[in-house]
Amino acid sequence: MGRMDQEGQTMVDESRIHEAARLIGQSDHLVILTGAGVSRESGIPTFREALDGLWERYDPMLLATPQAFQNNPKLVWDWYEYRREMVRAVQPNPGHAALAELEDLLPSVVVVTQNVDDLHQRAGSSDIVTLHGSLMASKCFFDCQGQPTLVDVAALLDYDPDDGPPACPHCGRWVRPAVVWFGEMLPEGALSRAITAVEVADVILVVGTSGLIEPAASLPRLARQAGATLIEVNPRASQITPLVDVWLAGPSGVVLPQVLQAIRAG
Ligand code: BV8
Repeated sequence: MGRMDQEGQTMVDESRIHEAARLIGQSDHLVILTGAGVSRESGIPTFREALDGLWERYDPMLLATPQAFQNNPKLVWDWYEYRREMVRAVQPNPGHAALAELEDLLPSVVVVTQNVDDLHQRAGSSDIVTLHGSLMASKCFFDCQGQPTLVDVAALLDYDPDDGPPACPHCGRWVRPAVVWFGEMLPEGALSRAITAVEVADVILVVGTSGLIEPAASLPRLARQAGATLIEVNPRASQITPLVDVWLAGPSGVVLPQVLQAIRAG
């Protein structure tokens, strides 16, 4: 068990930090797989917490579906507007920054994220595969001009935010968030890019995911089968923990800067 820091956080043993730094520091192809936990220290509640966090009235699993949107477009649209405002109001945390800085130290770094916020982008990571789309983008519900038919809502002059989802400027039907809902296929290009990346990777760094959502949760297994070394950063055990070589059981905003510092110290 690690020492406790002044906030009472369990500190991760130095030996594990240095073991992770050694493995990551010598990687030829690092893939970083992130989930909602990497944004937690920016102030964005995770899905697990959402059930009793800021979204206590809404179960993300029930609202993040095409059926929920068709049943109540304004409720779902307003929930996403609420989440967009939350993301706009926060900043990337030291965990996002450390992941971006790894690109200066290693030959190849790819971030494969389940998150729909734009915090990895704002932190400066340059090679990002977004498996579940983007909270900050909107599209025609029917992709009437082709997949995806993106719509710049800010440019819709006659749009009143109190009216729920805007009308598509092309076909007049609903505009929706450009995210992947439960029951929807992931964007073909993103999933195949992620699979290729984990098959080539020699080290996978899994940060802040419960490992419950498919097909993202299968990527660490795929990497393991291909012979990669797995490292996890998560204060709690996840579905991925049994697979990993090194588990850093602490918050990513604290642990990742420690790993980065250990790599720099070489
Ligand atoms: C698909 C965008 C093919 C939307 C998201 C039955 C019917 C239909 C589908 C299914 C079914 N059974 C299974 C499925 C597949 C389904 C699925 O996985 N369901 C689950 C419930 C089992 N998947 C799909 O539907 C996918 N599509 O499979 O298509 C298909 C089609 C039809 C039928 C069958 C198959 C689409 C999945 C994408 C859904 N969209 N997001 C939105 O955001 O509104 S997923 C959403 O939830 C997030 O994007 C995120 O990816 C996910 C939550 O997972 P995590 O990121 O892991 O977050 P979580 O809160 O769970 O965990 C946080 C972790 O952080 C914890 O471990 C915690 O300990 C840790 N943590 C906390 N603090 C910190 C920390 N870590 C580090 N530092 C800290 N400080």
